[in-house]
Amino acid sequence: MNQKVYFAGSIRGGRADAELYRDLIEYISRTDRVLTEQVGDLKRSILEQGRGRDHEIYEQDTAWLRECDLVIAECTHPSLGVGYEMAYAEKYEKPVYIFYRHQECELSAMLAGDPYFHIQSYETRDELLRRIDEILNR
Ligand code: 6K6
Repeated sequence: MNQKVYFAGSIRGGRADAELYRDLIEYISRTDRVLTEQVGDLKRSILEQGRGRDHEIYEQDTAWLRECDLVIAECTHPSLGVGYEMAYAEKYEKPVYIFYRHQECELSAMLAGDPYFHIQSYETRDELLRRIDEILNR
């Protein structure tokens, strides 16, 4: 209840799962606070370009990573930014929960091989929601 959750999902890596991210953020927000709501924003352009804007995004997201209580990441769709965030969260000793659909992807060895991360594969959305309930102690 009322934990600060950093939700990570692909943006420039590809938006094929953006609706899933939106739904997960809405689900987590029923009891807890998601700092990174924009990851599930379907209307925002992924091409908000410019080094200045990118620097603002970097500063805000790394501040949220330092501030959060835990990280939940959906990693089926590969993303450089999400991979960076996982390593950053480990550096700051945040609990990191990584989910992916094993039938659709082979998770990077740099995540799958790091014993720090709590990694779970799932098949259905209901299964994923149940696991999130467990993490959030619902
Ligand atoms: C576009 C769509 C929604 O928001 C935007 C603006 N861009 C970003 N805003 C906030 N966080 C971002 C943005 N681009 C990347 N990130 C962070 O990196 C998020 O926290 C994601 O978890 C991760 C995605 O990285 P890429 O490499 O797939 O973009």
